[in-house]
Amino acid sequence: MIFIKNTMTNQDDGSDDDTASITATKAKPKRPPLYKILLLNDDFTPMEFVVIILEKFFGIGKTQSVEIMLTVHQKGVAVIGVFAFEIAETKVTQVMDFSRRHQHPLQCIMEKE
Ligand code: TYC
Repeated sequence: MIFIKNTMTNQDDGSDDDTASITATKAKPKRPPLYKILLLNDDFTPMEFVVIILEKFFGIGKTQSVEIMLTVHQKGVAVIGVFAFEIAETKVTQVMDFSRRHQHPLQCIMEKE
């Protein structure tokens, strides 16, 4: 006989014939954490290059890419998207590699939300 323990009282029925007990636990599904991707300003990366990055790696249209680039230029930093860890990591690597290959010092980082 298997007696299912009542987890509210943690008591069994006191009989001696129990050979096993199972504590029922509620599965608590957790949402995976999200990560912000931030673009940092610098004095050297051309504005047009930043716009190309936003279009190419984030699928953002020209008008909004120009707006985001100008926000970073004026404020120093802007969030350009929020993604699951692996997607954020891939995009940051793509942006950093592309910028290095073109010899620009552009910095792109990710932060847990
Ligand atoms: N500040 C740069 C310039 O004047 C432009 C720039 C914008 C650089 C955004 C980086 O993330 C950046 N050429």
